[in-house]
Amino acid sequence: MTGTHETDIPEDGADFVVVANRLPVDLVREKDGTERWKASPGGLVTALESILKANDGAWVGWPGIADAEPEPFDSDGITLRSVPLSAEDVELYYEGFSNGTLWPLFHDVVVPPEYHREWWNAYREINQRFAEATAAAAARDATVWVQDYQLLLVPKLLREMRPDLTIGFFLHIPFPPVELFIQLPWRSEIVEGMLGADLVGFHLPGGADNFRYLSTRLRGYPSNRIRSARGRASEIRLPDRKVRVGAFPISIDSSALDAQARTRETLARAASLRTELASPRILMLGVDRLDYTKGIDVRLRALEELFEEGRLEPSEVTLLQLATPSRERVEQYQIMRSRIEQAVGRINGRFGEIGHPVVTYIHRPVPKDELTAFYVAADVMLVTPVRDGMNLVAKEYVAACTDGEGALVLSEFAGAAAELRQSYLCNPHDLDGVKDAIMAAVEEPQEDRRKRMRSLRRQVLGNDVHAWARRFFETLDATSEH
Ligand code: ADQ
Repeated sequence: MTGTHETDIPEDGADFVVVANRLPVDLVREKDGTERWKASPGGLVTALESILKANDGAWVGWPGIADAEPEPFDSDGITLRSVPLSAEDVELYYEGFSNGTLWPLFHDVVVPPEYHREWWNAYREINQRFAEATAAAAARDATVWVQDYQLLLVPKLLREMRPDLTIGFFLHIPFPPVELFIQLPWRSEIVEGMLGADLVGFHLPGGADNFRYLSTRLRGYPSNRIRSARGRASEIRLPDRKVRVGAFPISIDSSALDAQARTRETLARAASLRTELASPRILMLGVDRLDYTKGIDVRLRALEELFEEGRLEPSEVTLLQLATPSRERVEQYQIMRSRIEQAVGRINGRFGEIGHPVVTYIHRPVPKDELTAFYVAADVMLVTPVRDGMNLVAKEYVAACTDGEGALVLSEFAGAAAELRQSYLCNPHDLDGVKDAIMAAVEEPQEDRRKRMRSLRRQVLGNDVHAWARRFFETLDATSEH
């Protein structure tokens, strides 16, 4: 299946290449069939923009719609190279193996992962396609950074074609314990795929440890911890080379968000939002992709019980829940969506008044500046995933609380909990615990709440996404020199 032969090195290749499932822009097809590009500036682009521009960079990824094959083009000094996917590829590789197998398996089997050989075959084939597109984009001795669970096989496939490259891999979701991972019928291929990189990065040391242990247990590769100026790291010894493994907790562009939250426009919008929501005494906020890992149901149940028990007064509280549509063709997402929408209807039916629903639910993405105003307006932010690699929403909220007011209720099962220790931490599986955390966020004396927020802000403003990317590259550099 794989091209084990080294491929030609392109004359005009880029010195730095990012490979991700999606390009940093979306291709949009109009009703009349014409196509245009729409910017979709995620955190990753922000973090890598300056490195990409300074290094004659390229980005390899899917343009976001099936059966489109746009030519490579330059966007702001970065060459964008599309990997085309057919509708069937999207169904089998993306919705199937990536989001029906790997996503639930890596999130502690919150819903049962499905194992289908047809999905796996497509995943392997499409990883090969991404690897080939990357090999054709990278200059001799270039650095390539492969992103996330959709591309776990790319590091090895790429190394076979282009042994001259330095390859980094970063996983944005949790890496599960070995007992779960070994359910995967293709577990050895996946581990070998990732080990094709020089450096494999995770959000947390726990994920790095799981991976290291698995490499020994499944493949028999010895490993050891190493001392590093950049913190805890490990090394896995393959027969012919070494692979560095470490934790690199991702962050956000904190100072940009802090600055945006302070503008007069944002402050005015935040104030008008509160008025539009009938000026509740306590405005709670949830912001998520509509995903079963995010625990939207957990916070709804907690609120419902708090109203039931009279610990919170429905006329004083509004929860604004923003839920971006996500993976809508995957069955488990459809099931979860209808459960959440039923719960919202039930809670409003029980506790809402005319002109004052207790839960306002918006099922569409919100523009970034509008989202910042929501963060600024909120008194309590509810982040209650049952499992989450990091959760950037928690960090975004903290960065937007420029006046030091605001309370973050945060699940211990979000990667962010390792850094945001001063939030109101809770176990999303313990409903009483979640309720107590919400009540503490509401009732704690203002001075204590402010003290917590000060500490959270120090953390988030002192560790931004630029520092994250820098740490990863410095380690990758040191690894390849080594
Ligand atoms: P996600 O699961 O997508 O990311 P998260 O880290 O919270 O989760 O990032 C979501 C992003 O989308 C945030 O920047 C947020 O502002 C934005 N967003 C969410 N809902 C929105 C809405 N309704 N309108 C507009 N914007 C919205 C994966 C992993 C995470 C990990 C990140 C980065 O699952 O654990 O933190 O990658 O590594």
